[in-house]
Amino acid sequence: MNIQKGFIRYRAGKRDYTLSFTPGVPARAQGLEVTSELLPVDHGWRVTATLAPDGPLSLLDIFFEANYRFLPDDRIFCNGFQSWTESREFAPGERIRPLGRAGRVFKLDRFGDYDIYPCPGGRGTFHSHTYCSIRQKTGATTLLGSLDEETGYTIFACDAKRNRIRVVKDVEGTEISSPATLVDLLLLQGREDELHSAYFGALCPGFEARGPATGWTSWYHYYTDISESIIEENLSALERERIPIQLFQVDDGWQAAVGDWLDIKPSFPGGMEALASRIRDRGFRPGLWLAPFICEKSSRLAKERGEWLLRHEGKPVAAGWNPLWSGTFYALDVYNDEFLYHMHNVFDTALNRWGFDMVKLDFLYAAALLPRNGKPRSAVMAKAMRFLRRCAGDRLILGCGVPLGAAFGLVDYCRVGSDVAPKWEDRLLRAVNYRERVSTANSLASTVGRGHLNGRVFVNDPDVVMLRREKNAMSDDERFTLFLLNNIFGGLIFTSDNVAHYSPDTMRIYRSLFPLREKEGTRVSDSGGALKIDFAIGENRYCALANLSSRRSAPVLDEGLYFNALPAGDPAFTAGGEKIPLRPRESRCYLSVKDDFFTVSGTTAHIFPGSEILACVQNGDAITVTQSDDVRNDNTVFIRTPGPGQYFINGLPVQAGQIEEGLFVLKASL
Ligand code: 9PG
Repeated sequence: MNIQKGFIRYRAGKRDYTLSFTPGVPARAQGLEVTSELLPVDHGWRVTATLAPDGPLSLLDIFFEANYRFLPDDRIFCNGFQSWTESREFAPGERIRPLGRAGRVFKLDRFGDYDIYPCPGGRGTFHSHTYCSIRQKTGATTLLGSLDEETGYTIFACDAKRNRIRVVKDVEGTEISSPATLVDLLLLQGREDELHSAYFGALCPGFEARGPATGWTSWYHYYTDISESIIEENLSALERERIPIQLFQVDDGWQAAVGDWLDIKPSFPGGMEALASRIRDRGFRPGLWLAPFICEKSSRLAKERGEWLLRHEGKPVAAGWNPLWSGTFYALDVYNDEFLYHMHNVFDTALNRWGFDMVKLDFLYAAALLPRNGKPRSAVMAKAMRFLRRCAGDRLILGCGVPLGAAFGLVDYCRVGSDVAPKWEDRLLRAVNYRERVSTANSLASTVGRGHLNGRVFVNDPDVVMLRREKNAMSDDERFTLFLLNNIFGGLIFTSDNVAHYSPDTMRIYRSLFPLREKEGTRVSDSGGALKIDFAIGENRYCALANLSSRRSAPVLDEGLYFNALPAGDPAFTAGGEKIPLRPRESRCYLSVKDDFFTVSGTTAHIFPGSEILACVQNGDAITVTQSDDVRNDNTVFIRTPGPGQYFINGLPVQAGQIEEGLFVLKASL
C-alpha cells in the first residue's frame, strides 16, 4: 500500500485550478499552498493535508491516489453511507452496483450516497465510507480510516482490477480563507482486531460504551397503526410473562404527522405523559421515536413554518418518499435558529415533561442533504448530531438512518443495518440495487459486517428479532438465524412481537436470550458455504454456524466436543471435525465443551449454553451450581465427570451416566 499523489481542485476568483502534490512534499499553485505530512504511528502512517489559501477560495475536489495489490482471496470491508446501507465484506470478483433508474423515481437516491459519490459499478469496484479494510487470507489486514469526517465525508474507492485505491473527500461547498487541515488519514497494517482498536481508539479517545440492553419496540408488528390499547396489551403481556427487558420504546405512529411532535394522535387519548408513566410503572424505561430533521409534506409544520424547510433554489428539498406516511417528506434546515429552538423544546417536552428516558432519532441523514454556509455536507451532519446530543443531555439516544461517522462516540446505541422485514428479501428493491432496502437478508449482512463497531464507538443495534409466526413469512430457520446472529453481533436486542401470542416453543427460544451477556473476540470465517463464527462469553467458547444462502451447506466445527440444545430443544453432544449439514438459512450455536471435569458442559435454558451460569463449584461429591436471576426457561445442566458414580448437585443426588465412550455426564434440573 502506497499513497502516490494528492489532487486538489478549487476555484479562486472565477477560475478553476488543479494542484497536485506528493505527500511529504510542500506544493504551491495559484493562490494556494499545500503541506502534506506523512507521520509514522503504531501499525503504519498518518497522512494529513493542510491547505493555506492566499484569499478566499472554494474547494471542488480533494483526492489521493494509492496503489494496492489486491489478491483473489482478499476480503474488502465496505462501510455503507448510513445506518441502513449494506455494509459487508466483498470479494474482489464482486462489485457495488449503481442505483437503478426506477429507484430515483421513488426518491430512493435521497436515502444513500447516490447523489454524493457516482458509483462506477464495474466488476472489482467498491467504495466505503469513513474507513475501509482489506483482509488477506492469512489474516494480514490493511485499514484505511479518516480521523476527521467533519472536513468532508471520506470515501475509499477500491478498484481491484487496476490495483488502485482512490481516497476522495466530499468537500463540495467548502469555502476557506485561512489555513485548514482538510485531510487526516490513518493507513494501518496488522491483525484486523488490533487495527480496529487502534483506529476507533484514535477516533473516539476515552470513549466508554454503555452495556448491551434488551427491549421492545412497536414498529415491526404494528407499524404506524399504534394506539394506547396496543401499548397496554403488550406491556401487560411482557409483565405477565415476566420478560426482563429494560427498554420499552414507542415507535413511529404516536404523532399526528411526522414533524408535528406536539400534536398527539387521537389513538392516544390519555396523552404521552400518562403513557410514559404506564411504561415506567411496569418496570421498563420508556423510549420514544422522533425524526427531528424531517416533516411530511402534509404536516402542520410544513404548512405553517415553510421558512424552516431546507430549500434549494427556493424549493423545499425532498428527503425521500415513504408510502407509510403521506408520501413525500422534506428536510428541515439545521441552520435556522428558530427551528432549532423549536426542536429543543420538543426534546424538553418529551424528556422532561412526558418523562421519556430514551429517544430513537431517525432519518437523521436528512439534516445534511446539501452543503450549507460554506461547509461540506459532513460538517452539517456533525453540527446536527452535536445539537441532538445537547438536546438529549444524559438520556439515551438510539441513532438511526445516520451516516455512521457522525454518530461515532455521540450516540448510546446506533442502528448498523437496514430494517428487517417479515420476509427474507425484497427481490424488486434488490434488483434496482437499493442498498438501504428494508430486508432481513440486507440487515443481517450489515449486522455481521459491522459487528466490529459494537462497544467501540456505540452499542450496535442490529434491528429487531422477529420470532412470531403470525404476520411473518419467514421460515422457522430464517427466524432462528435472525435471532441467533442479532444475539451474537448486536448489543441491543429488541422485538416487536406480542409475546402473548408465542407458542411454548417460540417462547422458549425468545426467553433463551436472558440474561443478555457481552460477547468477546468474535471471529467470522467461511466454512463449507456457511458462516463459522467463533466467540467467547466469559470463560466459555462458542461456535455458531449460519447458512445465509438459499442452498444447503456443510460447515465443519473445529476438533473437539460440542454441545447444542436450541432451537429444537433436544440437548446433544457433537464431535467436531465433521461436516454439519445445514438447510438453507439454518443456523446453530454450539458450546465448546471444556476438557476439565466438574465444569458446565451444557445447559438448555440459554441460546449460549452455560453463559447464564454464575458459578459451578465442586467440593468432593457435592457440586453447587448457581444461575442468573434473569434466566427465564426451565434449565437442565450437564456436568462432565471422570467416570460413573453418584454426586450431589445443589444437594440432590444424581448418577453420572455414560453418553458415549469416555464421556460421563451428570444431568440435573436447576
Ligand atoms: C419508522 C421506521 C422505524 C424503523 C426505521 C425507519 O428505505 N426506506 O424507505 C425506509 C423507510 C423506513 C425505514 C427505513 C427505511 O424505517 O429504521 O426502525 O423506526 O423508520 O418509520
